[in-house]
Amino acid sequence: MRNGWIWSVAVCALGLVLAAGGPHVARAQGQAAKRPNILFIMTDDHAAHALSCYGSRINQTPNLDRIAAEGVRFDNCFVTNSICTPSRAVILTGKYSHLNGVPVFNRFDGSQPHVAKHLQAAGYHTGVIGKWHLGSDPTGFDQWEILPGQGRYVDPVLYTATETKTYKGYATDVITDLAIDFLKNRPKDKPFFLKYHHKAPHREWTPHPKHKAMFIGRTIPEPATLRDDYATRTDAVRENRQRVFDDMTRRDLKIEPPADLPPGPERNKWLNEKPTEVEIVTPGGKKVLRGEELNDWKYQHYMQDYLACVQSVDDNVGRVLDFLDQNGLRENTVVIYTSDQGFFLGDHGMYDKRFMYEPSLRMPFLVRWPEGAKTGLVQKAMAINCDFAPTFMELAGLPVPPDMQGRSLVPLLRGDAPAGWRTSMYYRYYHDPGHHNTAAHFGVRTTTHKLIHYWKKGQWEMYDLAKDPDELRNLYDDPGQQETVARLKQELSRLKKELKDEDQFADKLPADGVDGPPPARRQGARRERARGR
Ligand SMILES: [Ca+2]
Repeated sequence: MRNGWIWSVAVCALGLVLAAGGPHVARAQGQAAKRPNILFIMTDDHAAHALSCYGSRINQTPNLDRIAAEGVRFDNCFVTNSICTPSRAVILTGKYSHLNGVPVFNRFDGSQPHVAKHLQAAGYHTGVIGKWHLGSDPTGFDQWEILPGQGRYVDPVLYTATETKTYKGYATDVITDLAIDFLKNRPKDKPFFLKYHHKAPHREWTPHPKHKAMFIGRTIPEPATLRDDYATRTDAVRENRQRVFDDMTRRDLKIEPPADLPPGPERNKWLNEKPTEVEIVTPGGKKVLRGEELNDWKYQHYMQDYLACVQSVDDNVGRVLDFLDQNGLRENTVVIYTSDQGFFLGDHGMYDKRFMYEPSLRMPFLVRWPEGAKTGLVQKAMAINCDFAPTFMELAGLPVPPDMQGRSLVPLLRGDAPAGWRTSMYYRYYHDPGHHNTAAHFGVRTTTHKLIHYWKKGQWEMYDLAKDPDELRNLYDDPGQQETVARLKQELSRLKKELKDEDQFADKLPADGVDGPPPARRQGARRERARGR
């Protein structure tokens, strides 16, 4: 309470300094000019192990690697709820799902405080372009142009507060063009904060034809756990419906419907089915694939399309970096690259995310800031997506509001080792059964271990990440591990309490509400319909 009051006074004081005339203004503006620009680049579902700077075995991302080589690569950045809309709400507010009110695909209440509002009030020119997926109209942004819900890959529609625009072209290119326009047309007397958000490489992984051509016929190495038999694990993982071999639909696999199936419900039903045999054309003629041969084919098709989508992101991030470098914006712009969560690239036999396992929990997080960050630093300290908003606050020279639950990463960018930095993080996923029949769970990850509790099932998993980085041996019932289990349970309780998780959404979830146009345009569309337009 007291901290909150002090913080409010500090922000008000800053506002007064900026609003008042006289020499104070000149000094405030002089300081403002030095504040760094922040370009926050976020993709959707881009796993760290599909970036070459993170040691990818399956692709090359030279432009994303530039950010790492010229800045800092975080090797232990984790998402606190591995799903799209919740992660976006955490990033904006600096608070866990149970406090920002977005545990699932429900609409974000934009009247609450968040980092874009704070930066805007402090004189930043703020914008969000691309995928938003929070359901409500963006607040705290001087300029916004967003996809409805997931949006589409080809000829995307984007919404502003007053207009609906359809763009010819591929979404990743279009969103980048709009981001570059934002940079070109911004007021030059203010620092900017731009959230430049791609739809790619989200399902259904539709690549640009030129990138598709790069990957057709390429054999992608399989992950070691593609054929995981789930021995020792709980029912939760056995019951999941996000398996490459069993759950990919004809739509995911880009299988052409029969010519005599016209567009409509029947065709959609056909596309949404999970095929157990597929006819392909080979140089030797037609061939029907089944069983293991079909499984291999599904993995290759999934990864070829996914990686081709990533390649377009890499090209386009390169265009933006070039723009910054060529327009005098290199030195004092903090460029961040991340994804809203990790993703399974056939790991444990899965696609998608949701589970607290490493491929889905880990976020790529790269930061280039020539004026303030080290070059080529690999940062091993544990970061979480709650830290992003506090980081933006410190970059903007603002105090971190006490109700934000993360911690600024700015000292870590400089290579400092702040006292008392976290050595464990708390995670909670709510959808149950939700999409893909993933069970709700919460857990703790330390630097060496992970404990997961599927609270609706009453089941637990515990992993020794040092000895078993692929999380294949659940040690929860191992008699020799009971001291470790007890210690992890204690840490889990401590974190849950510290973060004020009082099971707010454990039993009852808010209704979905993030698909379709933003509310401002929904009302506009209704008015237009009423007028007979
Ligand atoms: Ca996502």
